Amino acid sequence: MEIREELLRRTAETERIIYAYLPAEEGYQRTIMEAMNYSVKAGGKRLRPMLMLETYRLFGGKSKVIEPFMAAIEMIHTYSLVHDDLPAMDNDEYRRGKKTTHAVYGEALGILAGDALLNYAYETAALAFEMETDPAGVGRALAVLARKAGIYGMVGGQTVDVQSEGTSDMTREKLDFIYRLKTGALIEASMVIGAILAGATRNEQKVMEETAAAVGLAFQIQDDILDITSTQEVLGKPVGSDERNHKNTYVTFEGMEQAKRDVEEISNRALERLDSLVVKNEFLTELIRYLICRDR
Ligand code: GRG
Repeated sequence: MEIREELLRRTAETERIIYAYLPAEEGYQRTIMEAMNYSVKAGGKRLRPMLMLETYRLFGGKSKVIEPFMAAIEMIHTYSLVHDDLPAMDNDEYRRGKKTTHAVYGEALGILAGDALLNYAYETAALAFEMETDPAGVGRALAVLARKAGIYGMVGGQTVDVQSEGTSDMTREKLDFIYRLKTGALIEASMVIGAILAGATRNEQKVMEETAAAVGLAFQIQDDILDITSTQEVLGKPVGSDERNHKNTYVTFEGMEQAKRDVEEISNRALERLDSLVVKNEFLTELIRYLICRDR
């Protein structure tokens, strides 16, 4: 399988699904829809919905019930980036090679667009109830989505991250906590939801959660590495932001060479966990392998 070509095809497929669930730009409040759609359509790797769909396929899922959840996870991910870029947080002007939402629409609309995307994500995911004969699975998937995005997931991780900035009391244990929640939680949600909706057993859901946790950790360490080694042209956002914001990262603790080795080692752990299942999905395996050496 030529992974780069396949990835382009799958990204286009994923985008078609996400775009179908974006709101129409109409009414007195149409600017909020425009800002939401601008943020989602700005690009991005679509990694989370792609991991969700491939996990769903891994366990034999065949219906369209996964689609509103794919759109929902990308909306939540996008809201987190829109808010992360705000002046009160990282104050970034560029993301995915384009002006950030608040830079185009102003700070108030930036805040509202993030809020709107988060709320619309649940409105969208709830559409799955009308598509499924087993509403209990949809309910469980919705509960996972809500929990992993909230104070026991992404928002919790971001809180500790923001409060640790510029302080000297960062430890490896706290850093692991931040990475597991801030980055790992949405990736875990993606893969666990794919498994739940396809009817995977509790044990299979657990294996996917562990696989996703390792993918999320390796992904975040690679993000730290790229912030030092990449360029704005390649990443589509300013590099060197961790150093500018006096952030302790995995690279600060372990050094660049060890960090690179760990990305590989942790990714291999994810692959081993995945391989312990009877079911197989070649593209999912290749995707995780590809993430080890991703350059953006
Ligand atoms: C504001 C509640 C709140 C949370 C923000 C996700 C996040 C938490 C902050 C963004 C900054 C950051 C480096 C987060 C770590 C996760 C990460 C690497 C996000 C970028 O994800 P990609 O690379 O982005 O998948 P694209 O643009 O490809 O979608």
